[in-house]
Amino acid sequence: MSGHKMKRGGMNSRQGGTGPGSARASARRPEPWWSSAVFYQVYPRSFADSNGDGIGDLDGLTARLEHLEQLGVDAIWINPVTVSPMADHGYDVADPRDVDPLFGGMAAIERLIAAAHQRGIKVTMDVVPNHTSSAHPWFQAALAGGPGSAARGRYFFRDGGGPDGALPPNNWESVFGGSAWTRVVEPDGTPRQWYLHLFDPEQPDLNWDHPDVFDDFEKTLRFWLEHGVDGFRIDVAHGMAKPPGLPDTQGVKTGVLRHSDDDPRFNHPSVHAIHRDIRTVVDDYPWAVTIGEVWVTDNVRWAEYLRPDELHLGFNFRLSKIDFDAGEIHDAIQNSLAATALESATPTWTLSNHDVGREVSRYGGGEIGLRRARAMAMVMLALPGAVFIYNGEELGLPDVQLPDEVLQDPTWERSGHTERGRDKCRVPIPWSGDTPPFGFSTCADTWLPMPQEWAALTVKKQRADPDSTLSFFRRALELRRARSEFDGGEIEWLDASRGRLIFRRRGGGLVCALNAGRRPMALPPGELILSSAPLVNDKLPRDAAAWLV
Ligand code: TEU
Ligand code: CA
Repeated sequence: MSGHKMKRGGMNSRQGGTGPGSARASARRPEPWWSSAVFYQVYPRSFADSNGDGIGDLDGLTARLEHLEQLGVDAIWINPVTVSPMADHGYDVADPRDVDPLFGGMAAIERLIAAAHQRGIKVTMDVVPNHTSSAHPWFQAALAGGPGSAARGRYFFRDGGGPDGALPPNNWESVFGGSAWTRVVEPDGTPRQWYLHLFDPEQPDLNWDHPDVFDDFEKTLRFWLEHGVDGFRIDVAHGMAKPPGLPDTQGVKTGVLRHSDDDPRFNHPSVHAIHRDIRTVVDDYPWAVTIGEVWVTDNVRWAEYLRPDELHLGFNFRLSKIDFDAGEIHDAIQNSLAATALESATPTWTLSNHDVGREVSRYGGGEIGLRRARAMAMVMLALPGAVFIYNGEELGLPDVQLPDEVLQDPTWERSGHTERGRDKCRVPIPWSGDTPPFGFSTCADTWLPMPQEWAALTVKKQRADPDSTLSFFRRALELRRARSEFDGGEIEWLDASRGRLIFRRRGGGLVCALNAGRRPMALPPGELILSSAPLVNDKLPRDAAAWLV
């Protein structure tokens, strides 16, 4: 336990690598705390409810920090808790420098930051620079100001096409479905200009060419850093800059919750100047980390966000987009490492989050899905860099098939009921007991219903069971933290037959074997320190992984 505490704190110099590479690296400068951190993503609505309204909140999280300390995470990332009408559950921000009463207000986040730091857990917050809520005072002023007003300059208001301006200014689609433009009806009842929203109509896009926008964002960053947060997850970090003239998308494959690299709505090159400006602010707080949500697939274009004067870390969604297939996993890992190497940046890994479905279900669900999820967790935790675990992943939670009438994700309505959206992976966490709400809340009417089958998956049950997914995660994180075999920034692939993968950490020497094939796999040489499923006749069964030293 003392080793655990020791590794946290200001700087974390991971020495003890035996390879010449790692020895050189640590002689040059100590590594920042986040370079090998395990981040735990808290979806605050779904973590723990303190006041019985059926919606998770910050005091609920503070009261449950022991779970995270025992799990052994280094930091939490909390999805937005700032003031919001909650059209997109907090990603529609009306006041970026105050906490919504639903989550407990400012006092609750101050309590959370203090309590987390006391346990050695860092706190990173979500910030949403691409858009505001339509309830934000700026947008309200823009509506009130009317066409041509200065207040409209902070957003994208445009006249429509066609004889009476009844057509949207361009053909862009909203990521949540339908047009990315909504027409404003003036106080006298006449429909006039349109405004741009890449997401929900209640999330108007900001015009980052307007100087107020960065100035205000700087205030927000400094506000939270002065309140003691350890960094930011930057929402839609590839989205803030729009191409001049807002040209139509042509021949680009889009769709609900989808965008591609050739999509003009995102990843315009001038976004990098914005990141450089953000970095100059954050550099005043040298411990702080920025993690960008960058949905860009091309290695070169993705890595541009990680240049030394831009983001510290970029989300790497490759592992969340592939099947449980040895070839795909190999290529995703290789590509991820190649991409970060372009800028000598730190790799990151993530299997799921509040937007993409849970891996247990992606890998086929049921027993087999869970086995594969545990195996992939070992692959992810064996890789160099920072790791993001999504709340409930440590319990092996699957997606939930929710009835139509409870769906809340705006995609459900906006897609004309063709895309069910992301609620399936946002169902509250089961803590204890045999019936919903499983200790999540005192109110049975939780914001999304919890399935009765989760009685078997509560934190309390899993804590008492040495073979549970929770016990497995705790053991894996403990080994990753304590053992020098996890040192070094490079991996090498060892020979493995079809359907299998074996890689070795060059610095520390950890070997990770994955059996994604049909038949049991002979283990490579070494001492077994963990396997995701019991060995059978000394062999690694299918859908399992092993760590050896
Ligand atoms: O997501 C941005 C985004 O582009 C996603 O909608 C993505 O396209 C999709 O999920 C891929 O599966 C961020 C937040 O993570 C999301 O929750 C918000 O709804 C969105 O921004 C708007 O703020
Ligand atoms: Ca609550």
